Amino acid sequence: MQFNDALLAALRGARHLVVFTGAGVSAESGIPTFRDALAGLWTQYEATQLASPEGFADNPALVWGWYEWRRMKVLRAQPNPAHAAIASLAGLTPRLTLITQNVDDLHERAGSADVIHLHGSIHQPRCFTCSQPYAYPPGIPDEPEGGRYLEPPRCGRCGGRIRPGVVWFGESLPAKAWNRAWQAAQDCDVLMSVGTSSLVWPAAELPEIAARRGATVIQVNPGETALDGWAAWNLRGPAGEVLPGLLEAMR
Ligand code: BJW
Ligand code: ZN
Repeated sequence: MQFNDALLAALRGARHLVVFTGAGVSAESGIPTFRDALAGLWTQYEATQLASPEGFADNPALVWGWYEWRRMKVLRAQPNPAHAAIASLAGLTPRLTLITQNVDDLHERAGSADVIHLHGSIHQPRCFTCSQPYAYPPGIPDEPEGGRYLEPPRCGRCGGRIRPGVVWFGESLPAKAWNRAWQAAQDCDVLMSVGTSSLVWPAAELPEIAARRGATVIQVNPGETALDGWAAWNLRGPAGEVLPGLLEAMR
């Protein structure tokens, strides 16, 4: 794989590299991207019915079933070469901050430390009413292909419904994660955006913040996105191929 010399020089010379990932980085691990996950049983629903507090209140079994279907996929998945390349990049730069919109734990399982999760974790459910954390029973239950509706468990403290530990539309991002991400975007000299449609705010603003401060923005995505115009380089291809190639070329 061939890369532009100026692109490699920017990466090699980076003082602070931010890697900002979305669902596309986990696609080659077999986890549907956010918009691909509106499949099977769920084709008939809008994203906001499946990923909002109002949607959960209206139809808890629909929303819990969708997240359980996705959690089962995450539990069975393995990190792919893109996750591994990002973990290795940390050893090649003086400072790397990894910010993800993903609710899976594949970056951690690939060896990345201190991952900033802007949209929470699918593994940390809590009570919808009183926020008490909930522990899943151990094991990986079978999940029918295409999914199913499923009543959420009840809170042991107040009897409320358990909800996924993710950030839904209309909810605030966790303040500490957002502040750290915002500061890293302000401070970095190179930001690499990987596998995100750049449609969801405020996360989508991070590469723009970096670009406005003079950082070099690099994008890795097989398709066109809202970020194309901000990026100095658009590397069109699957992350699992482009990122190991970049790592190799940098060494
Ligand atoms: C590959 C690949 C391969 C494929 N290799 N790539 C300003 C303007 C307009 C709207 C708003 C605004 N500010 C706020 C809003 C409202 C809203 C919003 O952004 N709406 C937009 C849809 C317009 N934002 C919010 O509500 C946020 N909260 C907020 O702002 O609070 C303040 C507030 C309160 C009250 C009122 C208003 C404001 C919260 C947003 C939370 C988003 N949560 C979700 C779901 C929860 C987690 C989950 O279920 O997973 O997070 S939405 C969903 O989108 C999920 C994702 O993390 C997020 C981003 O998606 P991502 O990662 O980009 O995935 P896809 O599927 O979109 O794209 C995949 C990409 O991969 C594609 O480009 C492919 O080409 C690529 N790809 N294979 C590399 N192999
Ligand atoms: Zn409760």
